[in-house]
Amino acid sequence: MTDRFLAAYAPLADQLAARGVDVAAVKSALKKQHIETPSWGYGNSGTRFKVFAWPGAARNVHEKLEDAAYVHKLTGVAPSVALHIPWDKVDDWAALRQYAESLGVRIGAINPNVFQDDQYKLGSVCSPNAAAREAAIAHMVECCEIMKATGSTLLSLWFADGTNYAGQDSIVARKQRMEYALKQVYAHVPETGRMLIEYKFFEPAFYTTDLPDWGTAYAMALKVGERAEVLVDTGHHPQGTNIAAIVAFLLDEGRLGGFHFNARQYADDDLIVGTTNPFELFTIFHELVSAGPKAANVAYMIDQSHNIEPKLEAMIQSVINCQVAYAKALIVDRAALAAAQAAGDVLGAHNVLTDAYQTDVRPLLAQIRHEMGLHPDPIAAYRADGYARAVAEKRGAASGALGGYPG
Ligand code: RM4
Ligand code: MN
Ligand code: MN
Repeated sequence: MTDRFLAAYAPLADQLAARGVDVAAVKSALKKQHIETPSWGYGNSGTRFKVFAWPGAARNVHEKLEDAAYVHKLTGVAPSVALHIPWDKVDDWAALRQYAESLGVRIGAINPNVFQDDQYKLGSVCSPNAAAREAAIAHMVECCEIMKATGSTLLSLWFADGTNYAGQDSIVARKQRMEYALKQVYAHVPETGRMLIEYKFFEPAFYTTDLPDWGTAYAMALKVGERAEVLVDTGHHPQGTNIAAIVAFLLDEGRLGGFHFNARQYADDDLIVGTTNPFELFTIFHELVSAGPKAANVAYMIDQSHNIEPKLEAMIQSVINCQVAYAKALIVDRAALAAAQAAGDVLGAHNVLTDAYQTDVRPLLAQIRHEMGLHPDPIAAYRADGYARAVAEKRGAASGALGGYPG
């Protein structure tokens, strides 16, 4: 396998060069790609029906960091880890930061949790209960302090807020409570940091959701301040939504903060990125590459919950699938695309995109890994070495969620 891809690199490079692609520039962009993995993807997690204990699943934040460091060691492009508070809470943040750095990774986005406490039954920042709203704000302010202590530059917010029945609460009052809370919290975000506002169209609320779509999140970001931006979770849209179009709009407005990548077939399925939606992922990366410097600060994060699949292999595969989509986007012939678009050549323009999409970029990725001193095939490397077996033996199949998900 591996040799086949490496051996196929030279002809592919020739072919790309003949198409006018600057192969050296593409390679250097691929080497600089950065995909953040989530701590919660390494612990046990599942559906609302069952969490299946996985042998070797990380039992605490230290083990989650060790697993993330392992994924980075094999892929070379996953150097940071998102934390979920309080799932990953420790007493000594400086020590945790140091531990991460000793493993070769750093702490990425800090994700407050304002959805797993009894007081949040009717919502958090939008709840009709003032005490719940205050507790949620205080927790997010605490997370801003954690950002400072860990060197994180991202406060990543998602709210389970909404209602289940018409008339249950005032939609307008809830909107105003959301705006108030975001402004309060924003004042505590470190100057070097950004606030990312994530939306989701339904679940756990089924009638209204207080931040249901990108437009609402964007409107809030505009009200809150310059360093408030929208986070696009690829699993959080109604069927048929064109996510690339959302990405293009937000990029052009300078308000695309980051992504939570995953794949879905029906709802917020949190499956391995690019499995059900490889073309969608490609079109998203195409917009990112096309945006040039406007995409410079976008944070690329994975948000997945693996219930039946091996967690580490799933994470490695996710990182690889992001690399494939990015590589394909990088080799789009943008001059030909612009010419076809200007000429109104509908299918000519479309074919420029599909030509890149249908190119097998695995040899290119094998080559850059080889040049980075990595195994050209991270999945083969993972399957050949003993890390997963060793942690399964050491950690066992601990029952209960331990990752933060209800057990
Ligand atoms: C949500 C959302 C958030 C994640 C939680 C656990 O659906 O995607 O990003 O923090 O799940
Ligand atoms: Mn998410
Ligand atoms: Mn989600």
